[in-house]
Amino acid sequence: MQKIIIATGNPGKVKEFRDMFSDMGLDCSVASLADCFDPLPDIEETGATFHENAKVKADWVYRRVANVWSLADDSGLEVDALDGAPGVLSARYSGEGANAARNNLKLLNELRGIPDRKRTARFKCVLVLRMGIDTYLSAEGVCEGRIGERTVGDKGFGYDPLFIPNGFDRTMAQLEPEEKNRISHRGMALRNLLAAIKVGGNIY
Ligand code: ITT
Repeated sequence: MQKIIIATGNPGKVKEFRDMFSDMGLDCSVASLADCFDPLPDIEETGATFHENAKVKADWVYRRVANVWSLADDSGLEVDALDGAPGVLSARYSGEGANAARNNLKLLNELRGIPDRKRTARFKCVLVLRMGIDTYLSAEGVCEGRIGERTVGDKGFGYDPLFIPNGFDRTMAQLEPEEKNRISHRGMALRNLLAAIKVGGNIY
């Protein structure tokens, strides 16, 4: 059975990948960074793009664990009124000691006074799967929406309590996990990745 290590230290991402892998009925075993490394490594993200940072994380794991595929996710929120910020800096938006609550507060402050129609934003996710020395697959997903006026909901993680996906009048943090995975940037990216693997013909 193919072993896949998800090269993330973010428990919210790990849960979503585990749920999606199990819903898709894939014949593979999935472990996360926390299952393989103690203490959890802090992999320095030196890239300027989601793709470069995802590759850094996939490579880090691939070099250290034998006979596995490594799957990395680099993702973030792009807000139009902020010229695409926080973007690749989404996890670190509020600086030293950043966490979701502080990042959300900073985002609300930056958008103070901006009307609803100008609060458009999107989540982006880039996945890089390293399968061998020179074998990589990559896929992307996007979820369009807008930033609310206050945090609402307690599901999901990160900016979910502020992000209202297009077609919904609830935040991402109010959606059930299956609902989020169906419409999210991460769900779209994973479906695209699996389609690419299927074309290559080496997972099922
Ligand atoms: P790893 O690098 O260990 O995977 P991370 O959280 O640092 O964990 P990123 O560098 O890719 O991951 O930063 C992504 C940030 O973007 C994440 O911390 C959230 O703030 C935000 N984000 C990404 N996907 C999200 C989602 O589905 N819901 C809410 N916020 C999300």
